[in-house]
Amino acid sequence: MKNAATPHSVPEFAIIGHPNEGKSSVLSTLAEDDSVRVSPFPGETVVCQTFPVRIDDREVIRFIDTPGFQNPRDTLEWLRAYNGPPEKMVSAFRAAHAHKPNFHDDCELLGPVEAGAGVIFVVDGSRPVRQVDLAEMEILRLTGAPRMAVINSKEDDAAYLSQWQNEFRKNFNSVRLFNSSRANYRQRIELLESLKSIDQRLEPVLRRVVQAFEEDWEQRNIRSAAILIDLFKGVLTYHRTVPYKAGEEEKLRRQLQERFQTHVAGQEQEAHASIRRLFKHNIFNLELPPHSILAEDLFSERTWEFLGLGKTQLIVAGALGGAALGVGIDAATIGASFGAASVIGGLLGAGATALKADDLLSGARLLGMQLGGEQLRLGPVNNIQLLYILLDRALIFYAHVINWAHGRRDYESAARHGAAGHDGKEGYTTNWSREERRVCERFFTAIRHGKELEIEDSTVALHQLLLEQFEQIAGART
Ligand SMILES: Nc1nc2c(ncn2[C@@H]2O[C@H](COP(=O)(O)OP(=O)(O)O)[C@@H](O)[C@H]2O)c(=O)[nH]1
Ligand SMILES: [Mg+2]
Repeated sequence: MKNAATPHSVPEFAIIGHPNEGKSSVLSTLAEDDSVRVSPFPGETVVCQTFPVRIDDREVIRFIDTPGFQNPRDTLEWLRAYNGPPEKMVSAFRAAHAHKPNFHDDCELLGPVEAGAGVIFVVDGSRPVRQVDLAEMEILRLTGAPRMAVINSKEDDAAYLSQWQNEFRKNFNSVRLFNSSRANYRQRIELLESLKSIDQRLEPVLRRVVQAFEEDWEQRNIRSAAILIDLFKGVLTYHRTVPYKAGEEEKLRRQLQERFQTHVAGQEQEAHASIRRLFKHNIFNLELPPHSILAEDLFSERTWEFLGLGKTQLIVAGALGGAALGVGIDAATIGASFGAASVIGGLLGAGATALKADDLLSGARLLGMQLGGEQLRLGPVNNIQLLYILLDRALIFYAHVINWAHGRRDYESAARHGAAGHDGKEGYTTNWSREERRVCERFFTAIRHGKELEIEDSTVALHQLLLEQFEQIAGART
């Protein structure tokens, strides 16, 4: 076969099956290509279409979308009656039926098989096996193409799975369950891994493909972490100064706050969009689940209530990190009296107010609003909670992006995402360990006051923390 004859060539796989079973959807997810046409109407694909997967502009593997079988019973009958040389069988069939309209799709889909492509046969495992499926499997067996069967279940129904698996074991070199709407990075790699077993000669080239996929994923995570760190640095160092006019303080303050909020929200959106593109969601805008906390405005009260650190954690951050909490109480006072019950009560009160973005923004607490001479200055941010909220929103967004399979198209009925923590918090950071929070505090302090070296060190640590978080999110299937 062509794939194996030249071990350094690009491996090629045709996705074959009955119409409307999920071929295009499987291809879309496997190739991470949301330009693949997935359609609820059977029979829309009438010509083969090749989808190359490129990593760093180099094509590493190629998938071919094919029309569904049109006339499998008669095709099978012809192949069975054929008594020429076996290696010529597929080309003889195609030549004999080239101009017959009722064999158009069958000729077309066997084109890649004739050219030596491997076959990935897709069925919808949520329905029973029919006679026509057996005919299609037998056709593929007769072609002798290296082939794998993929069970893609359109419904969550496992009643027919063992029936399918039994039939497949007779006809295919390998069988895999693969949910085109839910498969994530790990499951894509696993499918590629098992493609190796359909033909030993494919092994070396597929090993390189898998390695390229894994390295590419790592690069995406590294870039995502860098994008987020740029965002955080930009937000935490933001400051603006305007000339102060007596009697207009309130108006100026409001304008500055609005500009700050618009700026931060815009920067956050840009960062999220860049991450989305890194993970190749190019065409469809990922609809956020309707109840997602991410659908809330960054500075809404709900966001500040449900994301970020809990009150007590913030108080501790304030006590340990000096003015990090920015509650308007002298840091020295916090440090000296922390531990005295009555004072803690008072601080919790302050912490509670500090949780509401609106409250914070209307005062000097979040933004370090200062009046100096003729100038009104806003920023830099002096409450670490904003960093935690940006972190939570970034991680929830990341989880959504990496778990949204490219073949999935039911944007409306998307389920809710976001991990629910204790005390009503929905983000990730509330459950972080003391050490993890320490990384954030160090970064926060360094960005605001630190020397270059400390900024660099604390950035490296936060970068590492982000990579660990990404890995955990990818490992935890929702
Ligand atoms: N819920 C769900 N729908 C799917 C799945 N795979 C395919 N579909 C839907 O089934 C229809 C046919 O899918 P498509 O990939 O175009 O099938 P093809 O004709 O075999 O290429 C489309 O409406 C898909 O959205 C799946 O895993 N889950
Ligand atoms: Mg299709």
